[in-house]
Amino acid sequence: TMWENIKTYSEIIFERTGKIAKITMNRPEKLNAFTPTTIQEMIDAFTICRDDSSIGVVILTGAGEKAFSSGGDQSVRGNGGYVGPDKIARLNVLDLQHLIRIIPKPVIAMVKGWSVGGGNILQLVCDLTLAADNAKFGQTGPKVGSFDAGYGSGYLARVIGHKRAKEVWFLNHFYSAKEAYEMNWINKVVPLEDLEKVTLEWCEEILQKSPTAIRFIKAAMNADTDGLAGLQQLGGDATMLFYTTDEGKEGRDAFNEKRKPDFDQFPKFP
Ligand code: 1HA
Repeated sequence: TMWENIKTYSEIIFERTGKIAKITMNRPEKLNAFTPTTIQEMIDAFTICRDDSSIGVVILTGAGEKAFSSGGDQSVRGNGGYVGPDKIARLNVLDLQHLIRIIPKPVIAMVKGWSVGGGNILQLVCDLTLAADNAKFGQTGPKVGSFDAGYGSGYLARVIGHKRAKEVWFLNHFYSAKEAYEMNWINKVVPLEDLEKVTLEWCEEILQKSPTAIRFIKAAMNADTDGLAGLQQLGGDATMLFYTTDEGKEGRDAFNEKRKPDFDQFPKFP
């Protein structure tokens, strides 16, 4: 596969092949632990993916074969969060989790090796997860003095069930790819050497489908989980479609032309 660089960053790699974008956390010497800079760069890259209508699906992965991500970089953990060049302690991975949820395109996690802590929650919030047979999943928060009481808990419980989610958080065991698959935590396990090939096949299959249909399915499933914030996203998608209709445009045009709108000309479907 020919990957073409989209934008150059310091802690991630951002590339594309055709309509598929790939964001790679690139700190392999620390098992792709993230800093505020890593997260800020991912937010920027995902925003580009969101705005670029020639991109249809996004892959999130980690550099090397040893890790997807080992979570927040504990060596830059300060008082109240993780500290970047601006010296401000942040938990900006939460903003990234939200962005992955609302970007109206499928985001696929491609996991090799360790998927741990806040790194594993990034995998969790992706729409689909494909894992190599060397992948290992787990939460370490209570061991290192942290916890994710947001998606990392509530959404994890929806995905793998409450009993299993509490087990994951209370015991901090690591689970093999096969175990994670059996827990419905991930979608598929493939041999390490086939991981990117199979991931690209899944992307290509998705790209054959109606992007609007996929967009609404993602928004609808997230609405069920995300409450009013999820409904806002689904509602916004409906507004976006309505703005493309003649009925929607009649309201705008009538206002701008200072006349009464004529909505009677439009059908009222049952
Ligand atoms: O919980 C949250 C949040 C919650 C709410 C809101 C925001 C949050 C943001 C983040 C997080 C978290 O992510 S907390 C959880 C943080 N992560 C961890 O506790 C995992 C730490 N790493 C490990 O336990 C192990 O490295 C490992 C089980 C994943 C792998 O072990 P292994 O194969 O023995 O590798 P190891 O030798 O430990 O790691 C290779 C190098 O990478 C080591 O550096 P070296 O000794 O060669 O200098 C290791 O220190 C470094 N490294 C690995 N993970 C991290 C790390 N350095 C900093 N931070 C790490 N997370």
